[in-house]
Amino acid sequence: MDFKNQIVYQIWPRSFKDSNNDGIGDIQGIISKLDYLQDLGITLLWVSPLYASPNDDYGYDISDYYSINPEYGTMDDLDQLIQEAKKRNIAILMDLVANHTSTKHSWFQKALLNDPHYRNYYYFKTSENGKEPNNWLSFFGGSAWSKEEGKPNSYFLTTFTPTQADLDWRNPNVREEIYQIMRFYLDKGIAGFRMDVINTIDKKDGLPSYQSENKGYQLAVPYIIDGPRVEEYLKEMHERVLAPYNAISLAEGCLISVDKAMAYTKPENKEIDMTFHFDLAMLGYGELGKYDPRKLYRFKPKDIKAITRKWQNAMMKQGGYIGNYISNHDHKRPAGRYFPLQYRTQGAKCFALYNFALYGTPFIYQGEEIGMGNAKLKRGDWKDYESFNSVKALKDMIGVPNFIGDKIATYVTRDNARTPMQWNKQQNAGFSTHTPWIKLNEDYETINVEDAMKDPHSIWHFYKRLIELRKNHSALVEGTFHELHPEHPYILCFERIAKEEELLVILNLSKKHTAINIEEINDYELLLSNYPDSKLDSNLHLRPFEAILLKHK
Ligand code: TEU
Ligand code: CA
Repeated sequence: MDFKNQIVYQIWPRSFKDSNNDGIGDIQGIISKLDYLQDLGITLLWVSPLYASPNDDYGYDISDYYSINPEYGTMDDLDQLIQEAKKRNIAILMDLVANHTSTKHSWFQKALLNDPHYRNYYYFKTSENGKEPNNWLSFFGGSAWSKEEGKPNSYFLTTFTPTQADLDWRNPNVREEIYQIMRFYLDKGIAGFRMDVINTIDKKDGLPSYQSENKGYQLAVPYIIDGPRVEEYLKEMHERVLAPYNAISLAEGCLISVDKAMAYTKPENKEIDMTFHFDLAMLGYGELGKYDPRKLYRFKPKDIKAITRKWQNAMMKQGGYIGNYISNHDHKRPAGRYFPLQYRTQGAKCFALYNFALYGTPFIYQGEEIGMGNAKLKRGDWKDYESFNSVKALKDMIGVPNFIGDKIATYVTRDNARTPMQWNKQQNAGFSTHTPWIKLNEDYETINVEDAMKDPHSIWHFYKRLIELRKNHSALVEGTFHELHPEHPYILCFERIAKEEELLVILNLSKKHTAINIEEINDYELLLSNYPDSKLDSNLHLRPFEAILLKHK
């Protein structure tokens, strides 16, 4: 299925829209907003996990792949969602979480009862010295190993929360189970899958410690990420499931390398269609991830330019393909991260144009289209395991006192992105009449969909216009990428060139007033700008976050 022309919207169901007023978003809530999404111009909806789950990682810990979390509805609701979306020419991308299952999953429960068939689905390991089997760090802090109860020296691998047990993909039965799950949903008529951390499914043989000369747990990137068998497994999946169903496939490329990303997505390799990368999302984080504050969360426009150049040029030269995004459910929102809040409107529009003008399929995360911000959540407001455990790990591993750990978490917690969608200025932002499961951002009286749709100059209308442009200018989809003025400290400037048209994109990624020389600017006409009065001049002066899209006459 065509994946380059899609306009994708990500829903994190718990916080999108509550239909039955229990304070929790649900499938009927999504259905009630399909007209809204169609009006915006969305063609593909990626829905974060809806499956049965104890919610230790809000759906990314699946206890039954074949049933729906009752908080979100029923299998009938899902069928209805697929059909109702189809009526509006919107296809559905489901989340496939195949690196791990919940420890509540029946496979794992049987493994605990020593059923040898299911024990081989996971990584169980006995330790000799009373310590964990190796020094791998969990992505959420602390050891990546969890103890098997009642068996003193037995551990199982959990690279995320201690109740997400990693599956052993070397076992062909595991792979067959996953393919069956995929067919089950594809048969219902979904378009394909966003595959959670799919590039981590091959762990280093023997599970050795990484850089064991260092003290403490280590982020074992070379032993967990992009292992040599990932391509083998993807090729098999392609042959067995993706190709026969003509499905769309997207890897969440966790800490993915650019070369592997290109290898997975080059059409001739017959693996997957596209991948996300983490480079932009990780900007300003220390080496160990978002709870490592050693870079003070600082970065420069030049860093964004370098990342953009690296990925765009790799695609031009090597022929792979990515999905572009500026926000998702795992990172604080762009307003207050890529641009300060006092430039919310111009900044949100600038980064929206960035996301839509690059080569690669654009993804919008719920609320991004109205510039939702971060709510400054206190410990008592946190819901995400990662926040609590990471503060604990900061203390245990590097002695960061709790009050500083709490400050870090308030700044970076994933809960920032998970506050309820702000639909209007009524009770609970129109999300629910019941108190929401997680605290609302108090700014909903000014930042909400209803008001944004009424204001022709809003961020929302800018997104709508961008979506139209993407649909009507194939150079945005197919055009080649050429960067101009790579050395400019603040402005990202690039051309997108296709046979029938040439576009020029000029983005001031800073709050500084700055200028750039575009000698042949009179050969261009203005398609879009985020200021009402952008003036085209060969010595082009740009205001904070000013962003301009031009078309060669
Ligand atoms: O995320 C993978 C991942 O690497 C993130 O956990 C990231 O390291 C973290 O958010 C940084 O704070 C995927 C899902 O998107 C995430 O929601 C899940 O928690 C995770 O996998 C485990 O399934
Ligand atoms: Ca509900």
